[in-house]
Amino acid sequence: MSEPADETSGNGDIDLLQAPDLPITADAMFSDITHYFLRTLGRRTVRPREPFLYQAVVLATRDRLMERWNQTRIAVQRNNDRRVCYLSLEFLMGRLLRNAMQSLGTEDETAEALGRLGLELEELYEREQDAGLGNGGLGRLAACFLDSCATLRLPVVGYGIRYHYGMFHQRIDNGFQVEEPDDWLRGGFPWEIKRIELTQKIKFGGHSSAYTDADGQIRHTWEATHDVLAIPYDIPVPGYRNDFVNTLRLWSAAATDEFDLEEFNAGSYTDAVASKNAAENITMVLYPNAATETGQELRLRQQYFLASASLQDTLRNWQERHGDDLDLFANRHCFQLNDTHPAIAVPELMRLLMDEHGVSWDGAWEITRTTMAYTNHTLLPEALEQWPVEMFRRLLPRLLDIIFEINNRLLAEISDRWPGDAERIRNMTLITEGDYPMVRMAYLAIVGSYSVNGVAELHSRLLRDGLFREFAELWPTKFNNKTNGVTQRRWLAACNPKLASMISERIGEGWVTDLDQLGKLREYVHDAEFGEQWRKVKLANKERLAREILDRTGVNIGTGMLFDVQVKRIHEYKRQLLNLLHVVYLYDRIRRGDAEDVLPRAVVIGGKAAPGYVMAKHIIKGINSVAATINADPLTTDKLRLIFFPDYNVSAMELICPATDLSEQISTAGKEASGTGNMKLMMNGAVTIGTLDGANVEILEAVGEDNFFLFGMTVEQIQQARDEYDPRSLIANDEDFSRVLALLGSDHFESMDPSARDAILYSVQSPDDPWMTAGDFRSFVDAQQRASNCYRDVTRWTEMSILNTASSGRFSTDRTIRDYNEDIWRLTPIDITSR
Ligand code: 26V
Repeated sequence: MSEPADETSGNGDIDLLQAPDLPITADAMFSDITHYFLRTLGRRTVRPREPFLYQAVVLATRDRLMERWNQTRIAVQRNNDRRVCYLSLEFLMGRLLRNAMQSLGTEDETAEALGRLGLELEELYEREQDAGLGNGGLGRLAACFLDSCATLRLPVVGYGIRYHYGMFHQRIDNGFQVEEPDDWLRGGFPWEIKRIELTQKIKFGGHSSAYTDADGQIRHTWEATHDVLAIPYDIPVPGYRNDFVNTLRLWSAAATDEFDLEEFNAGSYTDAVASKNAAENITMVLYPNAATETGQELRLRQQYFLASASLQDTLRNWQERHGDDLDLFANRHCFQLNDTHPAIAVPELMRLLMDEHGVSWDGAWEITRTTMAYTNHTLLPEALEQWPVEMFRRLLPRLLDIIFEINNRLLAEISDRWPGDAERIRNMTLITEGDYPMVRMAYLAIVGSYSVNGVAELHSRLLRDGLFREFAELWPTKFNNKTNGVTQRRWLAACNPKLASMISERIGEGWVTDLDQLGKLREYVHDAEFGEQWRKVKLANKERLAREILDRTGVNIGTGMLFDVQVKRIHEYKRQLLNLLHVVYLYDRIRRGDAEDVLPRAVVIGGKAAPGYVMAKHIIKGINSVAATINADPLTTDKLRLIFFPDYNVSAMELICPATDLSEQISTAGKEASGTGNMKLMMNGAVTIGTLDGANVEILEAVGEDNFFLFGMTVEQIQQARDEYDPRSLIANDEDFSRVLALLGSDHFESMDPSARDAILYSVQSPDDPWMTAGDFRSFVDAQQRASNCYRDVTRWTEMSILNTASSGRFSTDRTIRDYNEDIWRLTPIDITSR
């Protein structure tokens, strides 16, 4: 008996899923690749850098994923147990081809097939553009999660938005950041399958009204809306060598027919068609994290569009399998909210259940608050989302009704528990008071969820005891921690093949799916031959990065230098400025002839500034201006280089992390929720210089104080010092520091922009500097000196480097996902027995 081909085919359908597996041999790959190149893509001649051969290889690879993808879908349907929907406005996937072939195990065969055409597989990988549908850590975490879920055979669907333009490309022009659109779909995206048959309709605008139904129940409708279609595109997410393939489903907006013909009925067909733009704008562009979360209407539309489409899709799928009976729906679903961005799913699920499925308020609330789970990713108050009530009323009137009702019941519960405590009510209300009331999305997410987690131990503690303290008093068991991770398949096995194979030679390949096994490397810490090999691999990776840097910037860095790397979004709290102050300090010492114990260093800083974040752009200009002078100064050439690495993204990190010696994780304590770059760099043998912030705390604990350069104030010290913080006296009492600021204030750095200089000097010297950069300067410089001294002792440094890799086992997303699954999701791994 044959199983239905997928969730949408019913009785009487003809199931074509009977073909035997496609062979994975060099001959078969060669024949499929040439077939697609000649007959599907219509090309004849293989030219350097043309994109079509890459596409042909994707199609041949995708065919082999497709069989496994279908089988997985069948197995998940048959299993009929719980599944998780991971709702995220960002999935920063990067390139997909290497990952797909690594998962399938087709790299050798494909390389051989391409060899017959005189082509290198590595060169072909480079032709793929990054799928840059995210800003930074939060989006990349979602991508690493998908990889681990598939590898652990957990039924998790990623739901996101198919932005037409992803993260902008960064060009550096005269030291300034210039943004260029990322038209990543231009050449076609061969990984996606459009599933037009699963299109959903999303409502906006209009008004809500109440009526009494035939049973005398009060019901609500939402009418006179402007509807937009949500069309899903599926991308396969393969697990590592386990024949399991999950789905990333990205929604794209399109106009409805009614939209064209009724709304713009001025009699002009062409105007009507042109008006389609308004609908399609919803998924046009990814929002960069702006300096402040201003109420951008289009952003709220994106959030609702994602939440509504994904929930409707889930309910549709349930109905196809179970009809109208929703009794078991809650038992079988969890919606994990990646930050507050999709938190509007809370009132939207209420609306769908009550208005579309006839469930009572109590029934709908029970389902909602037992299926939603919320992950917080930041403590920064300016990053906490609030939406104007007025905007909600205009855009989503029915949802605002529901939010008000949720709030009424919340406030009643608080009053019951703490009678007369008006301040508590004011602190906890979902709707802020005043002339311009706002909806607090984090509070809405907390109230509507059964789990609230932070992303590192310190961060989760600060949520419980600080930002969300009163909610933790009300519902103490909701709050928990899930320390972030990264997938070692991309962040070690794929990006650092030389290190990966030397590790596997010693301890076997088990670490690829069980990262704790890296602990076995401890045995080789004092093995001279192993150490020698370890250094050779690092050197080769540094050469590769140095070539890329020369290519991108025209600056040549010596591979004998210590590679000191800070790559992440440009933000004041991450303190790229502190890094810059240290570079100027080294430069000053070399110039004044006090350079004996200054170690040759190449300082590499990379990252994008949100286009509207003026201070972050000043920091980029400041770095580039200092770099221009230093790199041109013959006095310092052999000792110091400063590089701003342009257009930092996922693929850039794949080159950077294997080549890094020293990893800069220097945020103001209490500000970086976790960090994940810290983990990628550690895994590749970089030693961290860092504050006690985010996951640094756990990295330090794992690797030990002797193998980590710790500096700076703790969270408690920051809180205490805040009131008497006096940077001017810190500077005046520190001669080196005074010289650094004097040099920055002079016109020595010729290309420095006056407003960038003023902003930088002001920020460091201001008693109100929230990041307290000056407060950590001396401690940072001292830690850097310890790092330099240590690097000179080649054997000692190698030991530290090996120990960092060996201690990184805990920072695999496989561990993170197991933690989510044990405490929050409770999924059973799927058995693919039919294969
Ligand atoms: C947004 C904004 C917007 C307004 C002001 C400044 C600002 C700063 C940060 C953000 C992003 C918030 C969400 C986010 O991306 N958090 C990152 O999540 C990572 C994954 O959990 C974590 O490793 C990073 O520490 C955290 O910053």
